[in-house]
Amino acid sequence: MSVRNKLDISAYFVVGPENTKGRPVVPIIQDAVEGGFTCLQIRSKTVSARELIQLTHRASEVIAQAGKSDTVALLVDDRLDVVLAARKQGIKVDGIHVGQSDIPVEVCREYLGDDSIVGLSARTHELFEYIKTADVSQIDYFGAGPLHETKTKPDCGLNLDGKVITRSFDDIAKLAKLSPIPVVVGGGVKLADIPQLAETGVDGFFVVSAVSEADNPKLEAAKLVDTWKSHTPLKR
Ligand code: TZP
Ligand code: MG
Repeated sequence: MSVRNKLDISAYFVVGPENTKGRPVVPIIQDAVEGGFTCLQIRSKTVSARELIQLTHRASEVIAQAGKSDTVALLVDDRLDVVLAARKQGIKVDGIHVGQSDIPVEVCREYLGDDSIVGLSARTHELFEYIKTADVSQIDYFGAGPLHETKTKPDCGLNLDGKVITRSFDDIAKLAKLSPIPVVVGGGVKLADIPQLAETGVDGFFVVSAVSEADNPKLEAAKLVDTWKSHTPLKR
């Protein structure tokens, strides 16, 4: 069954083997799912296609074992080939997340079909104008950020002049209003940011290190999710 029509990007965990301080990644994925994360993106710039397929398989099993295959979306960053190969092997992958320099969203949509989720990172340059005017006919949500500069992806928010632009809570509130589709914000997001981020009206937050590098990822995941929920009473 497709998760596309009930996509929930409110608590969105992005992770790969390079983000876990050397710890196995699958138990941390399990912690995030059990902690209440609603969307999971497998993202690695270092492992092979085979390893990515295997990790996607394990993540789909974690979601299935939690009884959440119909509610928690499983996406892969960038790798249309990996999504297609995983599906060919019978693995339930719900879609893809791509950036501005990756495979075009029209191509992703054509290969993955109407039941799939296609997410797109918004542009940094002239972000507000872009969010307002971009063709969103093929995509389900925008990713935007960063809230703070982040070691996890140092080029997030890199502007044409080579400087990183971070976004204020006011900027994010404006984005939430301007965007015709849901927006998820991340980049440097920690627990202390969640109340104000939730109050901007944006549809969700995404994190890597706040969970993947936590001493107790499950506890941290639950705190992030619970704090988000308690500050978004109208959306619950
Ligand atoms: N895309 C934009 S910023 C980012 C990604 C994958 C990394 C965010 O990582 P962290 O550790 O939550 O700052
Ligand atoms: Mg990318």
